[in-house]
Amino acid sequence: MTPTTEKFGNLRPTNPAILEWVTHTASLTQPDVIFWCDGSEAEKNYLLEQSIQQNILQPLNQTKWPGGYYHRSHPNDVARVEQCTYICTETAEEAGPTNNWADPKEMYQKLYGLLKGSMRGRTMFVVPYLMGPPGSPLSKVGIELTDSLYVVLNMRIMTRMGEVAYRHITEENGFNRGTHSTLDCHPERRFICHFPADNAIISVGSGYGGNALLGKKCLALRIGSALGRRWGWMAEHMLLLCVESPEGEKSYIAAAFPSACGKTNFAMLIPPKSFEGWKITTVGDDIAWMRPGPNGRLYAINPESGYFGVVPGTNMQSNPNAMRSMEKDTLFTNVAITPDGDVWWEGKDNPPPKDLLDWKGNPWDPKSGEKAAHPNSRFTAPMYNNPVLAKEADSPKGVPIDAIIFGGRRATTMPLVFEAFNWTHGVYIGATVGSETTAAAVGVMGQVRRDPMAMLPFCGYNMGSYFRHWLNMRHHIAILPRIFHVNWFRKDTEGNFLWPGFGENMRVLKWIVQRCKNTIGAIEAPIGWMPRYQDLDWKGLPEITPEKFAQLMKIDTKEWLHELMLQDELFMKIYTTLPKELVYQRELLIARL
Ligand code: OXD
Ligand code: MN
Repeated sequence: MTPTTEKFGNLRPTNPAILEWVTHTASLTQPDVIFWCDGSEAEKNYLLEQSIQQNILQPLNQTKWPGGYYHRSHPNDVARVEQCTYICTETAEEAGPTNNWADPKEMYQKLYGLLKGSMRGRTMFVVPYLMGPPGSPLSKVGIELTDSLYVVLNMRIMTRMGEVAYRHITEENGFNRGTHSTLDCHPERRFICHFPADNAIISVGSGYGGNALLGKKCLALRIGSALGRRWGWMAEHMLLLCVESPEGEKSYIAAAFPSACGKTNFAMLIPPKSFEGWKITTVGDDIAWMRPGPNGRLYAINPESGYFGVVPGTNMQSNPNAMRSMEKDTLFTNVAITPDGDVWWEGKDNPPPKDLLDWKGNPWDPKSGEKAAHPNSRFTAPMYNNPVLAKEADSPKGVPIDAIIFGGRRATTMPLVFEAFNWTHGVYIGATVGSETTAAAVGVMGQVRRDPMAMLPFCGYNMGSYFRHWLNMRHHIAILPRIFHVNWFRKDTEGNFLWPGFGENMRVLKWIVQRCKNTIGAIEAPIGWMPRYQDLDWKGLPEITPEKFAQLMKIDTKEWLHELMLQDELFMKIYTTLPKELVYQRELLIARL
């Protein structure tokens, strides 16, 4: 095990705790070389060259996709694996019944066994990264040790990587220790493990983004949520966007939706033509870290600096800003490619070109019924490519949140939009979110499961304590954000979507912003405040007639009583830690219905 002798890979930090940990990990995993990343452009080019030589990346047609590269993952390694994801706390109670729990000592032992010699013949990259804008009190440092070049190149886009991270390490905050080894990618040797007490993560056996880019789900959400609870802030699975009115008034919205429910689309929304002067800009598309600010408001930052978005269904109609974000310096994973280095996926603007190779590398037969691109194929793009990136995305102070939106993918029951009566009711609404499962995680698709605050796979501690933390936050925020619930996915009896979605969601967003400013009406319904037909701006959308709107907003008592029974499944599971306020909210709702 030697440090690299090449021109690159020599940024040695001086912090003894880092050096000791790296030496310890290297003596366990026994890499041939330690490569200390500096995050520079020159280093990136060197690593790209190496990736091409090692067949990890394939350059795309550089005229069509400047700086674009293609990666095909192991076919058994294409999504998050919740069954292999563990929270390792002293007691099982701390992790709670919605997480897989393992005893930290036993898990460390098992993982050290798997890591022993796992990097022999390989390079161990030391990746220092900062989550959040430089200089922000909310930002955190992580260091990832990985044997995957693909991971390094993705981390370079998704985080602020390099020297800047070492500069942000403080005595008080320390740094997160992340160890990642791809091993042989065998599902039986796949473990994504979190040790909140040690601010540490060990992930083995997978190269998939959600399992291997340790800054994202592992640090920013699972470890982050545990740290947030301890220190009085919140790590949430939320996009962040800014709505600017024609008068130049800005409102900031945080919105939680389960994976693959259109968060990236919503974060980059383009208002309909009739909304002249209204503008949406993106602060973040997946994760928000929020903490009460000195003026009594809740401030949020996006800890990431890139997008790791689902590709299928993305086109110039559904999300032109995502398409533009991919135009350069983007990594594509598991889409289909053409012999001349172009990429294609289901739902791209053009029909499938000839001679496609599918995501597994086989010639694709359009009549086969198989998908050419994997349904969870992804693009990794720098946020700076986004034409509507909010300038606040780099603001150390963050943005003051006016409204929080929860949503799920629901064919029935849930109306287009409603507003909580107050914070506690809003927490209840978030805690009971249900959504149909998608391809972002391995498992059966399309089944409704409870996904509280869209955090079911990401909450790093007991879900009941997490609800308690949410309820407690109201004591620390003088000006509370309003809380809303939306559903873009309601269907009619024939199975057609009732709502056009995409840019038209602006109509709902406008009502939400107006509610926050107390400038628009609503009626009190059993489930919350709801807009009347005349409360939404329908200019340019004549197809939503008052009758159709009534269908979209319908509260069917029978469906709701069934919904309440389904909610019970989660509430029973976490009953010992479930805050009583939420049980009362449920009773009140039943009484109102
Ligand atoms: C994601 C996810 O990749 O939620 O963002 O799975
Ligand atoms: Mn996500």
